[in-house]
Amino acid sequence: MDFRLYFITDSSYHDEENFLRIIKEACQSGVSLVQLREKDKSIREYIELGFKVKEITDSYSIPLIIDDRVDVALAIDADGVHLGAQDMPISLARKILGRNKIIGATAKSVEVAVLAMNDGADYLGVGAIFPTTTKVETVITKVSTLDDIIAAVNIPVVAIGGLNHTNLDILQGSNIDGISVVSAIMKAPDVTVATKELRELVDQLLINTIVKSALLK
Ligand code: TZP
Ligand code: MG
Repeated sequence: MDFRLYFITDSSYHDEENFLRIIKEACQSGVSLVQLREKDKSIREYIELGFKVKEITDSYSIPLIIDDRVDVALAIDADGVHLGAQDMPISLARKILGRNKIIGATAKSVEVAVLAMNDGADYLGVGAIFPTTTKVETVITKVSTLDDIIAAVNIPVVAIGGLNHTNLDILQGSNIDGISVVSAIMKAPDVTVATKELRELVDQLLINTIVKSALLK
């Protein structure tokens, strides 16, 4: 599983054709993982859109994660689900989904992170690192908290929230597995250019961190 550039979608300000085109361009240009995140759709609409998105992600062999809904993930045979505090408990989702599906969880503290890992989460999303313009109930998570979480768990951790090509330096030295973005790709004037740039920056960030920690040893 490659968490380097985890793209989370938001269909709320695009018509469907444009929305699907953005996902396709992002898949072509360097995202390593896609999450379909729908907050206002009926389950039927979520499933219908999920099938269309999965056709795209499958064609680029990029895994697809469904936000919030275990039933939608199962219905479209997505690769996994991302669960927050209001969603199905991780341990129950694990029972339903079995070992072969990915379960991601949101964590903003070490306590929640360790609980999520012990309940069976495969990765954690931590943030918001910066204020976000995406519709979400969240609080700012300090980079020191992100680092404490990374030290406390042995599952991949991705940083999220307000991240874009101008501000990734804040993550220099943090042992993240990747970054997760919505707006930096969804609202980009040129999705291909923005995705390629983000991918280069995150690759460089991760290499720098590996080199630095190797030198310290
Ligand atoms: N969880 C924490 S911040 C966030 C989520 C889903 C939204 C991130 O969106 P953006 O546009 O990349 O700030
Ligand atoms: Mg959720």
